[in-house]
Amino acid sequence: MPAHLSPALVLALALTGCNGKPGDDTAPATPKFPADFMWGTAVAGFQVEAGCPTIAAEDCEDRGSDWYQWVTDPDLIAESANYLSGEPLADAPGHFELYNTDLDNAVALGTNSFRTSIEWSRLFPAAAAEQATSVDDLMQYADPAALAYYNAYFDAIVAHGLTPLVTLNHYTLPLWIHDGKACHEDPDNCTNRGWLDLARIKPAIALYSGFCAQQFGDRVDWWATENEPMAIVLSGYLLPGEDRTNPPGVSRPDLAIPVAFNLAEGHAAMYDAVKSYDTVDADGDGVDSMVGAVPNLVAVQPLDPDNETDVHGAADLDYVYNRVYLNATVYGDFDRDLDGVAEEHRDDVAGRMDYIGVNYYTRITVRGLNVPLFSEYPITDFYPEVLWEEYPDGIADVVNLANSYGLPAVITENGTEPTETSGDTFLRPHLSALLGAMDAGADVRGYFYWSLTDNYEWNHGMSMTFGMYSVDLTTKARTPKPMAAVYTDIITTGEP
Ligand code: IFM
Repeated sequence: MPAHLSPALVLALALTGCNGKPGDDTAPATPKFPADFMWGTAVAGFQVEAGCPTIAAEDCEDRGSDWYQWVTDPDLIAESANYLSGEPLADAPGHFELYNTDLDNAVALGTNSFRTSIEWSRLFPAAAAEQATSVDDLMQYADPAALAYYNAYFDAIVAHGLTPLVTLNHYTLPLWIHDGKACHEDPDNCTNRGWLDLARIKPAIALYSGFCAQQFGDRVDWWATENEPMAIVLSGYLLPGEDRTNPPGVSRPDLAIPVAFNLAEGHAAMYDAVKSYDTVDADGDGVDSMVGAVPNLVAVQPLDPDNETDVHGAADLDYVYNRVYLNATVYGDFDRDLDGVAEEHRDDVAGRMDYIGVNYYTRITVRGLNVPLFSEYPITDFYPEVLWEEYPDGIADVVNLANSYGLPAVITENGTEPTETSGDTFLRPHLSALLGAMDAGADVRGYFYWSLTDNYEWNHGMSMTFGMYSVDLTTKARTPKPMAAVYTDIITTGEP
């Protein structure tokens, strides 16, 4: 006993638990994820639906989207600069038919939530849908089989005890609003111009979103409007390349910047529509809907932290990549000339975000440039020296960035290509960093691993295998990879 403590004081300290011994309230407790944390896996319709084992391909595949055209059109595949694998969609996992198996597997992991998407073109395959004047009017154009499918699908998700988080637009657009091939060939004169034609896409995507909210809002409270707007901009309109090409796959800075702001306006219109039409509190928490967008945020660092040009370039990349879209959608501040200062404030866009869905994959290490990448935009004074690097600590940076907008974050995607044989080098470090951020005060409501199963990775086909479950391309059998047990352990213990 220290000489200056009387026996009575020692007894009092022991009884109040201030002695650093077991039972001590003030001893630092091991941080754990909260009991109500959303633990999930994520998929997207286009990437998993095709490849049904017994349902005919024409019913299983949604053939009405720009992405179906992008990955199957022989002319587009033949063009090497499109980096299209040409892999048949029949190789995809067949979730359209096998979703109950997949939901069983999601439950077996111990997850309580599931992120998936609705395919606009499956629900509304015909161009006539654009004639609709209201959400109620749109009903006549909905494909009855697709509507029945989505109703059964959301019933099944809920019956499995999983909270659905539903993305309304995970890249794909109906061909009747975006002909990616025609716009690839002639982006200035194509007729169905997708995100280039705000006057058409904004009302149409708002009605579609309102329709989904009206039809499925009794089972869905968590909605995501757009997935990775910057991927659409970069891989579709600015720098399509080996990593990713999105339709229309053109390099046109003059089109890319307007598309980024059209996406921001689209988000706001979708938000308003969901808020108006989802009037049911499906999970009984007193809130009918939580609506957010899903940017892919990156952790940005200067190549040399002591080099001013690199530091400046890193800040500018962070601004352009991470913040321009969020500034527009959260604050209504539009910086269309990308000079770092918003010249336009839009009340009709501002404030339409209940949470920020964060897809986190990488750190980007930036070399500063003295001459901008794109001469029209002096702020593009950066070169991503290291473009792709798994960097677990960066997950803390991106949730803090999201929180800096005054909004809660949900990790809507975070993933890797786990092997069949190795243990885990990904989940524990990322989730430790995430928990560390939360312990320090970050407001994060959930984590969705990308992806539940191997899936059709856009232009790469089935060659990139992000799934926690592998998929046999022929039998469609799912097999858990070693990482699955690690995820279950973390979910069960609450400790990474
Ligand atoms: O497969 C994609 C997903 O559709 C969007 N985020 C990144 C994933 C892995 O590349």
